Amino acid sequence: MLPEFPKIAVVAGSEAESVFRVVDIGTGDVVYEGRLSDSVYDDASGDTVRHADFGEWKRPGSYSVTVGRSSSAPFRIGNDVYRAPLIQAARSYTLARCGVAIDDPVTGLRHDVCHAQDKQAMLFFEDPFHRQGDPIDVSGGWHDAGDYGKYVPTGAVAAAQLMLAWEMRPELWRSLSLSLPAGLSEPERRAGLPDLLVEIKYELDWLLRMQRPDGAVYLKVAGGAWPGYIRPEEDTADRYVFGLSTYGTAQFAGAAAMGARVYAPFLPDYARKLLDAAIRAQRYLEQHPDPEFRYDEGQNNGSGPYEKRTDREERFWAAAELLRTTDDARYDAYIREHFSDFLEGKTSAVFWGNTVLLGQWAYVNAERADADHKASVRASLTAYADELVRWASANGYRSVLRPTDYFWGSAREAMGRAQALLLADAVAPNRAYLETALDQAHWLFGRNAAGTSFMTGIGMHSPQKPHHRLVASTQTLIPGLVVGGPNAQGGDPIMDRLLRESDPRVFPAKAYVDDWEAYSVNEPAIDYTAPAVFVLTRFAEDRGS
Ligand code: 9MR
Ligand code: ZN
Repeated sequence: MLPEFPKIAVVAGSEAESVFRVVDIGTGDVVYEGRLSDSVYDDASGDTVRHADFGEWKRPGSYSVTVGRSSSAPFRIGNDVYRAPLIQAARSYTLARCGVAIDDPVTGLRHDVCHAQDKQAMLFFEDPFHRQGDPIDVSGGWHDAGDYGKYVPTGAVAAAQLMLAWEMRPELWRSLSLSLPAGLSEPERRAGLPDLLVEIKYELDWLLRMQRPDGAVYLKVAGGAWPGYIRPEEDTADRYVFGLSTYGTAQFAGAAAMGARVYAPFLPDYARKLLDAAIRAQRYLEQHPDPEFRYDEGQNNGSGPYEKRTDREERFWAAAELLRTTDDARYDAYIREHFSDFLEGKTSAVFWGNTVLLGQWAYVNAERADADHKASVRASLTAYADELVRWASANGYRSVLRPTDYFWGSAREAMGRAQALLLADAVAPNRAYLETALDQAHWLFGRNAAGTSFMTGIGMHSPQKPHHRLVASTQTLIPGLVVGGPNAQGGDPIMDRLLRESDPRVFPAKAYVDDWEAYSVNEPAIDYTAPAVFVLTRFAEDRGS
């Protein structure tokens, strides 16, 4: 916990006791004693909980909270408590790299070059540029999740959220080493690129390969059937380039336009290449104003669908990011003509299926954007943040998730909402936004009704059996991966059965199991970890304000 922030333990049950104690783990001394709050019923978990508030206690050290004979997980108070999880989460991307051999001194992860066949992946359909089966080089990039597929929407959105983390605290990221394994990134590191940007570039390079000469962007790369729990280098089946979408093309444009700004001081030629790619994607979008989502029979047999047949949220982001990067007022006029609703309307957390907030953030930070519209975007960010603060205050675990928000990827949603709170705080500083964002990190790391951390390697209880082919096949539990989290809607055989057969019913906030096969709750993904990286970036090496 951070010394200068609230410290609240959540106590479920044990009505008999009214006092809690904070115990120094080293000495066994009781360093703080307080009264538990009144009970509140938490409708997402069915738990009756009380709070142990020891915010006054600020001295760095290792502690646990005790109530009667029961004792909490041990925890630390210190300014640097989020540094290690942040580094682990960031370097989980390095370990997700496709197309290279990995020999990681930190985790011991080792595998040979994987998916070399992606240099000649076959287009699954025919288009004006390629015949069906033509080879396309779509090597590199990150494996998306527990599968070995590579998807433009999650790739672009995850890369963008990591770039946001960079832009939020570049000085922090310049000082953090990711201990990148030798041999992976020498040229870039010699060029003075900070480790986080080295890592993001690996994904941007792949995204560039997914773009067609006319600016449109293919959807994904994967095999024709799901691979078993095999090592990545054993997954030698043919790989295909599937689908094409305007929503993904717009996300590509957004991420590339952002990259053009982020990389300009370090690699100007590369930045120009990204900008050119973003502008070509944007041109395609302007010439194709209706949503396109190409689907061919069989394209989802071995990979996630990531189907989205609307694209306005993504088009808005692309134009806003281009406005911010180029200062070309033409994009402002374009946004005001086509997307003025997003300059006024409500916002929501970023995820692969909605990037309005990325667009709004780019717009308020664009020098050439219209001042009145910026003010209204600022107002929608703070209105959303105010709503999130209310939801968290009404929840026993101070979670921003309401009972209906426990769907596939709830942990990503929680982190995305925390990210939204921090962006709101950046445009209109508000202590409640900051504290509620930090509450979500506590939730992620175990202060939740399921009683477990949803990030591998962090916390007393954390996922040991993530649905992850790389982890399972190498038997290396990669730390820093955010799993899907509680999901009351199911979507895999394990969870479906649990939800169907449990009596009494499983409450949404507890709809989670740590099981290899429970992929609707226990699969990590690059777009789940990315908003957590952003949130931890804000709180790593806290300066006490
Ligand atoms: O994160 C995705 C979630 O939003 C969807 O509801 C779900 C069902 O389509 O898919 C999730 O993404 C998975 C993808 O389909 C396949 N690779 C693993 C992804 C994480 O579980
Ligand atoms: Zn691979």
